[in-house]
Amino acid sequence: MLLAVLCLVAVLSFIVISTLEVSLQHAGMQQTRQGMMRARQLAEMGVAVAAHPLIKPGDPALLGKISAIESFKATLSTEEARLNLNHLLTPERLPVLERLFSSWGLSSADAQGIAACLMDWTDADDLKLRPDSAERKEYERLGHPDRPLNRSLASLDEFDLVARSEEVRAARPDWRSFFTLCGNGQLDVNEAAAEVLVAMTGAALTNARQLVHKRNGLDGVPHTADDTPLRSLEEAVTLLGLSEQQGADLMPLLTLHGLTLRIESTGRAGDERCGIVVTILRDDSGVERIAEWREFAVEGRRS
Ligand SMILES: [Ca+2]
Ligand SMILES: [Ca+2]
Repeated sequence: MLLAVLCLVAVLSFIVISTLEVSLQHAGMQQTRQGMMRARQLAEMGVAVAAHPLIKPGDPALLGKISAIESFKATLSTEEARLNLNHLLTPERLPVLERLFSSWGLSSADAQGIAACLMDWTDADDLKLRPDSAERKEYERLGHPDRPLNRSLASLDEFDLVARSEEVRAARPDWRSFFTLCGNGQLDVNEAAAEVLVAMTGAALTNARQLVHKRNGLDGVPHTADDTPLRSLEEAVTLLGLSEQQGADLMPLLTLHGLTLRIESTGRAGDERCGIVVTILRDDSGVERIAEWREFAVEGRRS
């Protein structure tokens, strides 16, 4: 009898402890979910502030501290600070892509081969641009008979499906931050990074860095009160050390003010982080529409 009672007590204790553990786990998950939802809300707050027409890049309102554990941080730039990948996929502009890949440490042959793979992915025919690029037959051999799509990229995610794209991802894990699919293909000389300016124009990296340095003002930080933005494309061409002819050829591909607004906002609630990127298109009459709204993973987020 005593043994039976002891067994019963042991079983009941096991059930109580197990239930407690499950409850604690459930409470933990609930807390994480709530934290994540709050982080998303805070990121959305940052987007709302950044999208206000009176807010300019570097405005203090873009940093919001709600409490010791809740905050958001938003940045404003333009999509034209990036290279429009679809616009580069023409025989005349392919060297821009090849220069960029080479600057990431890929050999000249690999840079040309991978750029050709992207060309073949989008051009209508099934003829390989180079022996080391890929069209239908090569994709079939790789087990993908439905590739290439033979049309312009519809999203940057599609890049992962292109042959040899893994070589780019290995050379530059943050490759995505160099590209956009928005805008008319012009590059914003007041927002683009030095490496992007080099790829687009063929200028020396030292000159491109000097341009960025000049743009950022004495404090070396973009979007602060001491910035001295470029006032003309001629000034940009001179700073980049390009010849008059090179400048004349490049002018149509450059702009002083990109029109496609890019907002990146990160919300933080305790250990949870949420990032949102929003692209806002403006037409000639000033009417705005959201072209993209995407959440992205933020480093440091608890998994
Ligand atoms: Ca093709
Ligand atoms: Ca500055």
